Amino acid sequence: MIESANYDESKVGDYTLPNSLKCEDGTQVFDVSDWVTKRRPELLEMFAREVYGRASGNQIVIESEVVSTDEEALDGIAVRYEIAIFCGGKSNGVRIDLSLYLPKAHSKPVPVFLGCNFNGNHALENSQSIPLNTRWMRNTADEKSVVGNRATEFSRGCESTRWPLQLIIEKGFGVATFYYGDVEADHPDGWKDGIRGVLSLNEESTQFNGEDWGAIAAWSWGLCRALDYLVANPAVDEEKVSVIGHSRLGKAALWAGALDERFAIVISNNSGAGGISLARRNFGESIQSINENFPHWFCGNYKKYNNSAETLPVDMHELASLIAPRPLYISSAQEDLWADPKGEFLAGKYAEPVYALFGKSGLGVAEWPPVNHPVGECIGYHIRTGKHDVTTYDWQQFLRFASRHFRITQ
Ligand code: GTR
Repeated sequence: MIESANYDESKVGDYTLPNSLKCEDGTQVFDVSDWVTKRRPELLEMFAREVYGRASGNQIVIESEVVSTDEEALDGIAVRYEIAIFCGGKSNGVRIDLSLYLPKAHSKPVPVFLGCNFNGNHALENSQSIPLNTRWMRNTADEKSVVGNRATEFSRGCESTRWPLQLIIEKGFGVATFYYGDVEADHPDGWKDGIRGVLSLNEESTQFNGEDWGAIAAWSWGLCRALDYLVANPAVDEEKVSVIGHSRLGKAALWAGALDERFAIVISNNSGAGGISLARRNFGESIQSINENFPHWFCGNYKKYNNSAETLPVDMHELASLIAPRPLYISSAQEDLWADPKGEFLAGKYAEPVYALFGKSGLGVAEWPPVNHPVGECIGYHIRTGKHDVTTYDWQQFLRFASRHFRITQ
């Protein structure tokens, strides 16, 4: 039985986090070299083995093709490209449909935010020129946008408030996005038609081993394939691609950013449990409840910790540390208690010693800041008023943070 979630700070209790700077053999990490050559690989391995699962090592052919170009997107301020990324062949593989928006007026390669969306590329703006995504989708609460697990015409633009495209373009950034279900549908059998099916398994009856990848790792894998495309596109500044994700897609963005150091900045929005919030804090969503509600998200081994977060060999401050020395932004929402906003902040806080190895300062504050007071140097953080969502306020902070780190003057 899943115990009901605790929302009382006084009942969080004591916990001891694993020491990020102590290797498994007991040796201490003193400098960047110890971190890079020993501790970082060790932590990556533990996160793969015990939390997200290891992506299949099978190699497949990845091909991409620009399907269409709209030179007058967003009332003429952007060019939008629809790109098909074929993973494992055009007929038997997985096809990721990437939408790429670039500012129309740009004299040099553009910094880009890459993130998965929840409802298809057509959900970002109300434009008939974007094909309606026809893949399996979670039904929406409005009972109109997604019906019978398929998107309807009504869903055009339904995710637009989460992607303030005009604002992002006007600040000189591009946006690249794809529907996460292109990689794998978000349900326990989704792998059968997704990349995990294509890459790791031959028969439907094949079981996953404890350390085989779950759906979150599959979505992260998709983000890395989209990044492959972006870094090869001369219009994109390959050194300035930031990965962003909200909620379950924030978990995927973090794991992609941890694995793939080509991501220049990692942004976790309300990623919560199994994302950036500390697993050992007894607050909001627990390991047990996430594993029972979403058995396909994490690897089999993660279920060992359903009732014993304290035995997990890692915690999420170490996921944050895996991003170092690259800038990391963590955003929380005041009403999003399920995601444990304070636990999200603390993961950033306890990642500071690793940033310090690189001579980088982290959050720049000792205490959890009040709402709507963004803080941070190399680790940015805010908690805003409101609920679990991505808002224009969030994006304003991401844009400021990325502009500062990329030295873009607004
Ligand atoms: C919730 C889940 C969270 C978060 C969220 C979302 O139901 O418990 O961990 O991922 O879904 O993705 O919106």
